Amino acid sequence: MLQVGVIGTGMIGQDHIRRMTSVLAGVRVTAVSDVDMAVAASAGARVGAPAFESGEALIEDPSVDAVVVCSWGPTHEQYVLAAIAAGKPVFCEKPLATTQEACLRIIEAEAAHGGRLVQVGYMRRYDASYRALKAVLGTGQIGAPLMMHCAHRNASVPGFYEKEMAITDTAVHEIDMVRWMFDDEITAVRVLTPRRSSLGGQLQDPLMLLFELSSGVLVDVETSVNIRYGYDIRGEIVGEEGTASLGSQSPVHVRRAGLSSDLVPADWRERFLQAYDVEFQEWIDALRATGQPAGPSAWDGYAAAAVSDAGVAALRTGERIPVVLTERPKLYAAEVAA
Ligand code: NAD
Ligand code: ISE
Repeated sequence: MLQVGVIGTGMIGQDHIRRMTSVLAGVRVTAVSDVDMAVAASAGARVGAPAFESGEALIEDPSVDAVVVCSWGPTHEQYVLAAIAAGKPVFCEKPLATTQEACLRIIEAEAAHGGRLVQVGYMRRYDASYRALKAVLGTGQIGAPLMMHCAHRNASVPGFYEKEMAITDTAVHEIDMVRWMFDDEITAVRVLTPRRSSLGGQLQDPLMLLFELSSGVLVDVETSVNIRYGYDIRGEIVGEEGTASLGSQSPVHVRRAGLSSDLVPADWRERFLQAYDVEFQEWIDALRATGQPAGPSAWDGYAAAAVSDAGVAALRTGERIPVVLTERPKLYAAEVAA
């Protein structure tokens, strides 16, 4: 049984505690921590896990074999570094850290440890629709890919959400997905700002991002974070001989009164419910079998941060911003993403 300590017991922390307690096999939540002690205490009480006063104390505790970090992005680096220092595997929700420099510090610490400990929560790689899309691409039936059109729509976002978060917090999922889907790196980013939605107050929403890949494939991503009607994730690849797109997520299709309708998920928890389950079960199984994670690595976290930083610069300047990655350390040499 893998004994897990969870740092950050807000929305996604509680959801991951629920799945590790009630859905998945081979795992038990043995400790929780949050800067808000009351939140941690109530999340821990629901599953019989003690609440620790600090993330560092949780990491050091012998009841914890592996750590899950679900606190706010700017706090990820400190906990991931502490877990590496303790020699414990750590699953970190995206982003790995909020700057590429911080991601490089994590890579340096993991390389000094001499083996993989870190996995980043890019769950789209575990989603049945994205996996099916990648499989179709792999068969060559639509020919060589030329372009991909993506949309990432949230019904609404919290008040603290700022315009750059459309890149660093939202489109960062497409950044990782695109690298994985095409086994390729993003080499430049542009960001356009369409007419502003009145539903987002002063927020510059939506955005239109354009990624260039080293193969020449172009990927456009619309982020709309106040779309109201639901959570809508789209992706269509245009190949030389055909197209392939993510299927409908609706469990039921209704036709009545001259109208045809599908259900639209409310948010990421509903849309990616199964992807998170598969992501965590594979993480647990890999740790129990080999002691090491096999999913998105600290290198993937760094590469996503480098593209995201370029996106923020493109948004600020209106320019096309190239993405320059550092040399890939040997530890990550065998990974699929080129
Ligand atoms: P949230 O605000 O609901 O929860 C975050 C929790 O972290 C809060 O309870 C807060 O008190 C706690 N916290 C803040 N600073 C802390 C610190 N220094 N130490 C310990 N706890 C601290 O936010 P959320 O929506 O649950 O997001 C948390 C993380 O998960 C973010 O990095 C976010 O990007 C990521 N996330 C990922 C997905 C996904 O689809 N993979 C979805 C949502 C959120
Ligand atoms: C949130 O943090 C997530 O990761 C969701 O998957 C994404 O859709 C949302 O835009 C982010 O704020």
